[in-house]
Order: sequence, then C-alpha cells, then structure tokens
Amino acid sequence: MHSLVIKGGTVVTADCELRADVRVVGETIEAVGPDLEVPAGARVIDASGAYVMPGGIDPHTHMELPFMGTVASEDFFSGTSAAAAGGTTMIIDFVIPNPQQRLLEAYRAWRGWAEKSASDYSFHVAVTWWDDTVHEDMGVLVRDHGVNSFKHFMAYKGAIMADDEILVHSFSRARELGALCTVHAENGELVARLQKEVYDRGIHGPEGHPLSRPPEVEGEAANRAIRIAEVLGVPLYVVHTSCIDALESIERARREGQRVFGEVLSQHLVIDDSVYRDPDWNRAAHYVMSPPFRSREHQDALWRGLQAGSLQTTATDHCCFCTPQKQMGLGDFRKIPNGTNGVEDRMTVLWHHGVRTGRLTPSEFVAVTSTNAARIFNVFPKKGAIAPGADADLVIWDPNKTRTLSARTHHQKIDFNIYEGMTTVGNPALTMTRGRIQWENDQLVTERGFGRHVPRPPHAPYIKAQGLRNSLGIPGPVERVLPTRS
Ligand code: URQ
Ligand code: ZN
Ligand code: ZN
Repeated sequence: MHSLVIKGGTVVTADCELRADVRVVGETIEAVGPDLEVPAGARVIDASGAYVMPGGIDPHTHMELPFMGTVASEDFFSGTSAAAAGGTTMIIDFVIPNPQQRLLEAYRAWRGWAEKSASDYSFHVAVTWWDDTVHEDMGVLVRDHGVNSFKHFMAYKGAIMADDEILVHSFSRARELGALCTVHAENGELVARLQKEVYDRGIHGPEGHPLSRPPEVEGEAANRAIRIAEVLGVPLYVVHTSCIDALESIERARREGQRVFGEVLSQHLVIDDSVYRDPDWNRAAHYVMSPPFRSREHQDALWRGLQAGSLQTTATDHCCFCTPQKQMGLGDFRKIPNGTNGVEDRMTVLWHHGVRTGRLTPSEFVAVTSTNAARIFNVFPKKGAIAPGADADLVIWDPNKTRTLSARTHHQKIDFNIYEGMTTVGNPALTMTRGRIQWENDQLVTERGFGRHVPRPPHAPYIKAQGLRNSLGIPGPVERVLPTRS
C-alpha cells in the first residue's frame, strides 16, 4: 500500500496550529506528530514554510445542472478537478427533481452523472413538490442512500419553488428522519412581481436583475423559513446568505438558541452590485446569479457575520453558463441563466481577503472552508479533519504563492471568471484526495472517476427516548429506525 509523509509543515486544524508531520498510508491519515518515521519506499513531501490543512469542502455546487432551458457547462469531472486546483477536495451538490418527478428517480440520474468525478462528492436533495411519494422517497433517501439534507428553493416561481405548504410538509418529514433542512431564501412571489414591474418599466438588461430581488425579498424569506423551522423544531441551514436583512434574521434566531446555520459565498464577500452597471452586456450578465451581488455595506456585514460565527460555512454555488448561454437573456434579463463560477477560486479569495487582512485566523479559515461543513453535514472526522483515521484529503497551502485569477488560466469550464484580474497571495501548492495527489507543480493530475460518493448519516441517532439531543443539539425523532449506508 502506498504511503507518503508530509514533513516540516505547520498543520492547521479548526482548533489549532502545530508544527507536525503527517503520515498517510493508503487513503487515510495514519499519524500526525513531530519527526514522524518514514516507511521504506514512502514518498516524502517537503512542506516547510507551508501550512497543511484539511482539503476544502464546498457545500454548494451545481455541476451540469439542467436549469432555465440549458445545462450548466461545468461537469462533475471538470468541476471537481478545478476544485482540486483551488484546494477543495469534496463538494456537496444538489439533486433537483422537476415538480412531479420522483425524488429517487432524480437522485439516480445525478448519481450517474457524478460517477465521472475526480474527487469525492455528496448530495443534498431538493423538495420541489409534495405528495405521499415525496414523503416516502425522503425516508428511503435517508435510510438507504446517505442523504441527510433536503433543499427548498423559496424562489423560482413556476419552476422549482417550494411554497409554504411544501415547506411545512417537508420540514415535518425531515424532523422525523433526523435530516437537516436547507433553503434558498428569496420570496419567489415578490421576485415574480418585481421582475414584471422592472421589465414593464423598460429595463431589460442585466441591471434589472438586482432591482427585482432587493435585500428585503431575501430577508422576508429567510425570516419565514427560520420561523417555520422554529415552530416545527427542525434545524435550518440558510444557503448563500447575501445581505444584512437575512443575516440579522439568522443572528436573532441563534441568539435565542435556535439551531440555524448560515452559509456565505466567497463572491458575495468581495464583489458588489456595481458589476451590473458594466456597459458591456456580456460581462454584466455573467454576474447574474441569485441572490444578486449587493451594495458595499452588505459585504462588510457578511465579513462581520463570518468573524462572529453567525455564518459558519463558505461555498461557491458554482453553476457555470458560458457567454452564449447567458445570451439566452438578451433583451430580457429574466431569461439570463442564473449562476457564476467559483469552485477553483473560493479558498484563495478567502485567504487573501480574510486571513491576510486579519479578519480570520488560519484556524478559522479551516473552519469556514472545511471543518464546519463537515460537522454540519455529518461527515466529520472522516472529512474536514487532520487526525489518524481521517481520509487523507489534504491541501498544502503556500501562504506566499501568488496567482492572478483569470478565465485565461483557470481550470473551470466557463469563458468568464467573476474575479477576473484579482491577484491573490496564498494558494495551494499541492492537493490530495484520499492520499491521491490531484494538484502539484501547478499541474492537474486528476483521474476521471476516482471520486467517490460520500453517504451522510442522519444527524439525530434514531432513539427511543424523547428529549435527548445529539452533538448538534438536534432532538432525535421518536421512532427507532437504523439507517443503513448506501
Ligand atoms: O439558485 C441556485 O442556487 C442555483 C439555481 C444556482 N444559481 C444561482 O443563481 N444561485
Ligand atoms: Zn440558490
Ligand atoms: Zn445553488
């Protein structure tokens, strides 16, 4: 069995930094400590002057997503490869059934697409409609397929929007199953109304997009989802929190002890809404994503939320559409496919704008790029940890390595980069997934299909007694049903 020893680095976990070697045997970490012995034949990697961190986990991507009449250009192999080039070694993507489509049927389709992945992946499953078969399929997905999180799009009326009836049914079912509920929090009814009003006022370009989804629209939905979760007693995870209005709802709920988690996208931390005023239609259209980019005071608030622990994870919502696809919305911004790149850029953007500015310590960087997501989505310490027995998902981080982010040099399958021209200091020197080197000497050496599906057990161990809470403080359901792993 192959082995390697990473020597001379500073190991950074979510809890501490320590000068230590890391020994990997096969796919797992075997030892962490000073001056580790090097087995015969083992490769020695010199990490002196660098950090050794858990590989990034991006809990929000959409590889090859069929959406708004087209399919996202990034596929699971190219996307997980680009992720590795940026230090991310696992993604959590989304199965998004069409309304009336069996959840299990959609799940099987996405599992097939993901088999080409270069590194490990898991799935949230969206609940986009409701009847008894959805109730049934949610149970099967939790018990037999390692799904422990269900997504609800409160936006996208007429397509995949979950109204309050669906939210209440689904949140109640998730509670029985010990699963986490996540939401895309924008009021889809208001968006539809405002989109029509903006369009009818003669605003048809990308500048109309943010006008139709102001922060209040996100704040209302975030608060509504939080209140529904509170009444039903389910934990809630708010994806891509982009504004003060939503952040304040999360902070209020957490202050009162409610189990609410917040995610922020790296792009929402550093890009503001001036991008929509770009006179070049194509460039402005490439920033059309939802929730939209916001004015500057929102970025400052989001950084404070991340530093204060009100927001626990960072993600990218990587959902790529090339320029011809974006041009489907020429003359009508409502038809511009929503989404941007980011899976390759997240960690360096956060290091440069977070750690180098003093907003985050290296340990906090590890927490928000890897460990917190592993804990919340219940794959810790297999993932998100540097400890004996953990998967050898590691990134050797060179704090002095500079890169200029650009579509001309990135590995993402899209002809645009939302960070175009941004120079960052602090980049991955080497990335490995389960002990297999994926990125080294600025070369991708990924293998199609090397990635594996990562099942995620339900949070609440199925317990008889009521009232017991597990590590996330989530009450267990009242029935004993032993989940089986897929
Ligand atoms: O809404 C999402 O998260 C998906 C459809 C990606 N697009 C986006 O604009 N965020
Ligand atoms: Zn979304
Ligand atoms: Zn998304």
